[in-house]
Amino acid sequence: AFMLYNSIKHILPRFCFEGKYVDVNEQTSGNVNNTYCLTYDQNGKTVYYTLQHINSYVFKDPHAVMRNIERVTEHIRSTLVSNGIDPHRRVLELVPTRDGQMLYVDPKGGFWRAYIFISEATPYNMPQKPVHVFETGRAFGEFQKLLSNFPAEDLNETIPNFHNTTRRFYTFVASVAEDRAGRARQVDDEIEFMFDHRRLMNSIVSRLESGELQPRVTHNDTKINNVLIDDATDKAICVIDLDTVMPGSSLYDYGDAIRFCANTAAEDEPDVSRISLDMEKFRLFTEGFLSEVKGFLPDSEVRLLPLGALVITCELAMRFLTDYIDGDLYFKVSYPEHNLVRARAQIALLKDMETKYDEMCRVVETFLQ
Ligand code: GN1
Ligand code: MG
Repeated sequence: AFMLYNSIKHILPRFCFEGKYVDVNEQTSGNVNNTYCLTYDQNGKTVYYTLQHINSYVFKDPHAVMRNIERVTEHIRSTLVSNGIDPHRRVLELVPTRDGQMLYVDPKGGFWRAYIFISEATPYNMPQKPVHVFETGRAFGEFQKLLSNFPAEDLNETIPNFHNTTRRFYTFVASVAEDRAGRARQVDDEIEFMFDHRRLMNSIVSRLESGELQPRVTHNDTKINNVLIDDATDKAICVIDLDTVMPGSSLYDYGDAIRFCANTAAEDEPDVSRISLDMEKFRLFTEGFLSEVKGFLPDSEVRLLPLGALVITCELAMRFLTDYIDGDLYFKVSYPEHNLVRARAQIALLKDMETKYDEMCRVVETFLQ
């Protein structure tokens, strides 16, 4: 931890951390920001903070990101309080800088922010028990419910067109044409797969454009490790990673979580024969999610949720493939083929989802009775 400490020690005095610094660990599961867990000693009591270096290649305006997070956490906190729920450990809490800001900009122009770490709770990469899957579904459904009366026009679009899959297709085509890392020729099959799925990629965007689907304030990055599960009760207590909260579609939030947590393997599993959609996890997540959203999402929208899983899996396949072709500019990678492995894993998952699509729709239908 010594080298790690040296890389952040000039940042620590900038924030209102209380007590004496003890230790730092890097948290490596995110693909975008750099995250550190800090341990402090407050007169014998151990407290933890999360310190993050925001990736400003991905988030062009970190101030806009922080304004969103302040507004959204404030809204959730006051809604919980008026529902008679103690907001402690139930919503992220920012730690301000010594001069009262939510961001510290270092001399090199790096952007830093901090949260109070919620301890005795775990962000699982893989659900360990069935109840974790149900609870994750419930948590993301509840998150949408808590924001269903939030004024969308107050939010900045932190990444413009983030889930505009149609536009992402054109970006992908441009990357293939430019082929700046000289990798496009190795991925002909994957490129062809994307072209074959062009219609699927338009299917949510076109419904939003025609008004068949309503835009809503959504999380937009609903990986299961963005939900904290309480260690003592196995209940979901807090949704984290609020960088991409902005107007979007309920279909993507539902779908992205299915893509991640109902996969029998990891998002970057190299052995595609191990990848499939686990229908029991699919059912559990859906049950949890619908238990929260049934009151405000119309049945017509609920029936389209499985489509969200297909579209977002296709979108992620294309985003990973685009980044591979670009030479790994966006996602953090652990080895040179990492983005290609991720893209192939998403393609394998999508192929399996396509064979199970009717069954997915039937499961959703059983919860509408
Ligand atoms: C990124 O950093 P992380 O893991 O929370 C990405 C998501 C992807 C995800 C894939 C802002 O999220 O959109 O679904 O990786 N976040 C951003 O693992 O692009
Ligand atoms: Mg995350």
